[in-house]
Amino acid sequence: MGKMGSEMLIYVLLLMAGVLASGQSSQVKIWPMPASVSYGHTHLYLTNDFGFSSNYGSEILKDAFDRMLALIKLDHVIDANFSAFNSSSLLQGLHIVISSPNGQLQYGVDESYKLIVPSPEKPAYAHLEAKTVYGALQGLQTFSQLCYFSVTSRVLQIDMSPWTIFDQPRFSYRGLLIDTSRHYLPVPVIKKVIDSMSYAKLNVMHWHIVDTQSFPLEIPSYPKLWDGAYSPSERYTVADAADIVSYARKRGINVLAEIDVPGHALSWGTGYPSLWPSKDCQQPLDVSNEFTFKVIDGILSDFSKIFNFKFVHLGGDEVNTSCWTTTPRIRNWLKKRGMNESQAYQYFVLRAQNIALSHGYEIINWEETFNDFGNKLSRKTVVHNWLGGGVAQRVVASGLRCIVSNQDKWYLDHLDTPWQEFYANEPLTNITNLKQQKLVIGGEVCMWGETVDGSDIEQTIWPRAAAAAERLWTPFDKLAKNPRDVTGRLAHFRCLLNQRGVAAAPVAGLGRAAPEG
Ligand code: CP6
Repeated sequence: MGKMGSEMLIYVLLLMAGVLASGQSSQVKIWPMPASVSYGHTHLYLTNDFGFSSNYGSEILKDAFDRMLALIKLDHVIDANFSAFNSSSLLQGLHIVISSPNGQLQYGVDESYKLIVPSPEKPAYAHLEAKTVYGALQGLQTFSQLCYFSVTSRVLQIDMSPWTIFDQPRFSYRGLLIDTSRHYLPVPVIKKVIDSMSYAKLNVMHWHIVDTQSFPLEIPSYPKLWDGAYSPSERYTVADAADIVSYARKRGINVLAEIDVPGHALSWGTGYPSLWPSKDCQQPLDVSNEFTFKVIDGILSDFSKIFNFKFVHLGGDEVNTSCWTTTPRIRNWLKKRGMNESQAYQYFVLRAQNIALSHGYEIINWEETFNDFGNKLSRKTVVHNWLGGGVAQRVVASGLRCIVSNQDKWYLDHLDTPWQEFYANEPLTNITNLKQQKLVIGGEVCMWGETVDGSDIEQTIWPRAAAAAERLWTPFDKLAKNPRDVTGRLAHFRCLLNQRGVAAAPVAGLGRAAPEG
């Protein structure tokens, strides 16, 4: 073998070693794990004027870059003597190329990106390419996780360069539910939840705004609805809600608004008692009263001016119809129409769906609606699983779309569900047909509010929501078969959340200990 030949052989061996190294994730600290990662062994240092340039001027991109830099710096004083560094190991900035920049944030927006951090060269720029600004935001999150403040170099540092990362989400819908009816959550708390979601690449904040306990949101069409708030200060104005939507959009996160009808709506009657079947039987909403549907129409009309996500959530779960049959006025109405109470439940849900459609929304409903009359639901319905029993399989077999939130695995208010179970919950369980798999648009972890408020919501959500976030982002074949194998990397991400001011609980804390094996 000649000199060239042996050099080639060594090169090929090195390349194979690199491929093997990229396959095992023990050194890669990124969470959630990208679709494809390769790396080297060089240290780079960010210059003090590390900046970005782009082919596309965008306020969202500029703000995101500035936030990203602040997240890396974490208020450390950068007092390195830059002249002592080899200039070839200095990274001067990040160049961002957006190839189809006109996309708005919406369900299904392209979130793919390619991130290249070079080996030492001069001038040294990292490159981020994405189809949309929202892909670039995901790339910036990844870039932020490659950088850290090193106390030895006293400067922002990247290890294991060169990096080449191709990435895109496995599922388009990666949600977290928050509940502002059981406990009011101040606007800054909600914004902090949104910030933390962006670090884990979650992209839908499902806002369960109102329920039985309180009605905190201003509805201009029916201004007495928020009389059902806990107190005058525990309320959101329309401007607050619009501000939250805009704050989320700048971080690549859609806000899914929910009104849960007809079952979880008792608080609506504080301002409008005629929505109750009677003074002492107060839910579900009165199905026999035209005013009920007028109010729903008013709410969804007001929603359509604030919440521009293409879906609205209409609830529909846990409906106990006994007030309908025990209230004489409603019983007579049912009798006149020849309806039993389960037909009235169906009539209510379908009428609410039509109102939502008339305001341009597609619909998400909890799974009971599918279980009871799935073949009657609008074809624009996404069925939201929460009970056990594998409804997803039946939903997609019927041609409807599905979101997975099974309560035994993805309910954050179940404090005894450990992160390992959040990690292991596979949305495509028992769904093998490719067309049907595509109808599972994603999943959502649920932080119901009965037992948490602004004082402990962060440590109840994190780190367990991060385990689900990787399940929803990372390609199936890159996920750990045994959650144990990602413990160190998750612990690292959890520390990162702490450094960024998010009160994530210790990885070994919330939830019972992992079963060994
Ligand atoms: N509120 C509403 C809830 C729940 C649901 N809907 C819920 C039910 C059971 C558990 C946790 C939460 N608190 N509106 C069900 C979708 Cl265990």
